[in-house]
Amino acid sequence: MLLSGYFITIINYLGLQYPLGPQLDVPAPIEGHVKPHLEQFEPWVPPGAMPDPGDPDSEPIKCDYRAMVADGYLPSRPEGNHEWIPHKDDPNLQYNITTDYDTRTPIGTTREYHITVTESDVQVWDGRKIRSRPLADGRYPGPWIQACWGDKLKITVHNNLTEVKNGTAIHFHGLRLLNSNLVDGVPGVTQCPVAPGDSYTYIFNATQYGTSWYHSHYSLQYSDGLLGPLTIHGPTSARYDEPLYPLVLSDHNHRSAFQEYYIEQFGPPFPNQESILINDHGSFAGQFPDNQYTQPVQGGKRYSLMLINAATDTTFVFGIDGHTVTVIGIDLVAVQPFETNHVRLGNGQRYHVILEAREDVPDGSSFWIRTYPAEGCNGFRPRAPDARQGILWYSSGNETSPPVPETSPMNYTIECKDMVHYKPMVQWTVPAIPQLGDGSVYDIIDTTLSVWQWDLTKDTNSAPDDKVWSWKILKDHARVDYKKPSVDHVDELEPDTWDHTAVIDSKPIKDGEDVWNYMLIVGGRAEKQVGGGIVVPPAYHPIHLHGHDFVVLKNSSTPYQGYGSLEDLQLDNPLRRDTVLLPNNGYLVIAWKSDNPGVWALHCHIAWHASDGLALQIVEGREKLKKQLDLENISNLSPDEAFLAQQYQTTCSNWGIWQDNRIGELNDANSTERFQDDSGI
Ligand SMILES: [Cu+2]
Repeated sequence: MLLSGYFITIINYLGLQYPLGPQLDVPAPIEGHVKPHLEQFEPWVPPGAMPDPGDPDSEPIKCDYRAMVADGYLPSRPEGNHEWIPHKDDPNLQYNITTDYDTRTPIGTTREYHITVTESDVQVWDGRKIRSRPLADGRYPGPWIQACWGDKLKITVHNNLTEVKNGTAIHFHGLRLLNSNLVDGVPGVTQCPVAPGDSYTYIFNATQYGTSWYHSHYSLQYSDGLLGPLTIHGPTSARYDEPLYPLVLSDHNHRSAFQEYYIEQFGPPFPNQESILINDHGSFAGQFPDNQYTQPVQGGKRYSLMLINAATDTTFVFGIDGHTVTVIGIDLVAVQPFETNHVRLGNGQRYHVILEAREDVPDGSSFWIRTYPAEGCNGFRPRAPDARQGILWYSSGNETSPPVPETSPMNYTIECKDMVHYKPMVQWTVPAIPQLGDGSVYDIIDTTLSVWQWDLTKDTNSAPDDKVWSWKILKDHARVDYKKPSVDHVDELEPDTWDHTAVIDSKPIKDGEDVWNYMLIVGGRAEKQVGGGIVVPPAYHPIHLHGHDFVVLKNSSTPYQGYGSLEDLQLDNPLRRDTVLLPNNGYLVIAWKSDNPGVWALHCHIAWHASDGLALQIVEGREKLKKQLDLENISNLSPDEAFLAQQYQTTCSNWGIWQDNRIGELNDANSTERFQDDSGI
């Protein structure tokens, strides 16, 4: 049975603080004030909430901040889009679009979701039938997880995969997961995979708000469809009237990514994607025009629209003929509104936009929604499919389907590059990169991408001796051990001492002080190739960091030229997000604060590349992380932390048994299949 509904339980009674995450800084109530009545503050539907169209039983969620009334907050549905929770006395204490959400989080409710991972029945996404995909609740995209800023989420994932013998683990992309590394969902890094028949509950506070998605981080599993939209409702930098269901953009292949991966490993040729999907719609080779995505709108209304690139191997350029959109959020960062006629999304990136439906077009008009695979950074070879995979339809309500649009694209290019002209609403100022010694060396983590041949580990008896392609960002490619995740042996996890984990140390966390890590990521340079590595072929890489938003101090498409290239950094309110597109032959300078204990992955979000080893792990706040797993001193942990520490152990013991059995099965069958033929993430 699929547990697709959600259950809301209120456990935050008045005054109870979260056991995880930041404490709210509020003054004691002032004597003599009339206390507001709790009944005045019924939970309210946030402006962006709507039922999940894939779940007929779902209703819009309601935000519930009644736990904050005792502290002088007046939580009711906000009047303006900038507002969220007013305070009765002190405007400085209110929560709104300018609140520094890194340091202050409202207290919402606890929201529970259950996701059952099953093999699907027959699915028809682009017109052609596929089956046996690992999907959340058996559907694609998976159930829409929605919450309000400050809510505690408890998401239980049940692994019911029986036919496809696989573990699973779900990652909540871009969420900071403050002090909650054990719910980052990266097998071999923050947890053992969830064995078939087992479950795992992810508990964390939503300290940010905006648009994101969740997906499996178990090898290539998300490429097969195990993903869904995730929205944290909060204030916005511009007004809208109504929400639309998010658009999950993807590339699609009728064969499983686990089959296609052999092509990637032994290429060229490299794997081909076959169709463009908008949610579960597309038209393979133009043969299924009735299967395109249709978005009805009414003239004059302003719609909130969330765009998510969930692709395996494709950067998209999104545009709607005859329309501009106003961008208000980039990844999980609210930005000052700006108008554009197209949006560029690398894998893993999201854009929250406002679409204003025109008043000057007659009812029944239709316009193409275009999702161009960007030039030079997509998985379609030799050429990309038709970009016209969606229709914006000014529906009069009298017709059952839209007319075929006869519109032309707006004026933009489809070149592969990041969007770099935006300003976060909550402004950060970043100190310049410190210089070391005589000032000739910068204090920066210096990395370069390179391509190597990799001797695959022989983890089953009959596995052949294979050499395959691999990517590195440090001196070794990443390869995690599912039975021994990194969080459980941080003392051994020194840079350069632990085989194949590709590890770096974060600067130490200092309470009350901003400590910045700077990182240079170079897309390839000949003089750095050592010991058999080859000059990197031209490629773009969407680089994603877990557990942090990072700032992009420089995003350059010209080759790196040594330390002179580290000048002209954007330090004043720089670009900020969780996934950035490294330009072909260019370089990135990013920075993030040490403030979140854990082992956090940084990796390319092209699924093939992550499997090929293009990942590293950042070890941050070792001592604090060790305490989160210390069952001998469990009384020092909050109830949620204690639950997670115990769950960690039981998940690993269940997984260990399952993995040994599975390898035994492969050996008994003299299978030439490996158990783990990639990085694992
Ligand atoms: Cu890549």
